[in-house]
Amino acid sequence: MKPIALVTGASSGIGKAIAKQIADHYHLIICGRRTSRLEALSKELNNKTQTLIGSFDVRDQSAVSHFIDTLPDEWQNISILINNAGNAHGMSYIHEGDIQDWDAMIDINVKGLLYVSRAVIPKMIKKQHGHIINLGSIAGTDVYPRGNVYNASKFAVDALTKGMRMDLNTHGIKVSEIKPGLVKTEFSEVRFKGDLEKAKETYLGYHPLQAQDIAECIAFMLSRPKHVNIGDMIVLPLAQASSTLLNKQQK
Ligand code: 8X3
Repeated sequence: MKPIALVTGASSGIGKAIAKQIADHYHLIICGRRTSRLEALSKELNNKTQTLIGSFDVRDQSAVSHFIDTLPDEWQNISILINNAGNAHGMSYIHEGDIQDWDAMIDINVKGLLYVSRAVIPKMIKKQHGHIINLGSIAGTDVYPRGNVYNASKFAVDALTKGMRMDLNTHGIKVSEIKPGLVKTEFSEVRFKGDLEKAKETYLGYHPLQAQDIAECIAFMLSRPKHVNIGDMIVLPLAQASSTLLNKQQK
């Protein structure tokens, strides 16, 4: 029997790439809001592994806890939690920020991560075994202009990762964080609210990371021997030196 991994935000982008990357080694609980996309992914993985679809919004605490508390017996034993769900909404100066965007980023990136973790971690404690990987960002170590609330949400992920590692230290549970830089996914379409030109511009003039690049790093984290915990990993495209320094004339 393969161990069970739960991936949030699995319907697209990095989450979907993670599910595909680790499917040979884990049974997968793939979670997200867009059920039809999760169904398509489940079909795609059909010949590799068993999947269970978790159709909920991480912002909805009662939906999160209901889904995890009522998992079928054979899916209860979660070994791996990949807290991937998260997004940027808008990119405005602090005095012009949209309150709904702020709420969305804090509710999904911070509170959603907490809700899922709160429901899953007791199962790991029971077994004294598990591995949690939180998706942070370079935006969680380096603030940039008009990043404000998104930056704050990813700084929070960084703090929560460190806090989790301390609180779970005596329970045999690994806690890791990966901090990607610019990855070409639907991230910018969401950030710029469907403005495809702006989204496209974000990734022009250099070779951005692909979701697969991050998925491969996560697979590496997961495949280390029992005594090795990769606490933190910053992964940038070659053209990006920091949150604020990007070579858009990359040869
Ligand atoms: C995404 C990376 O640099 O767009 O978290 O904030 S960045």
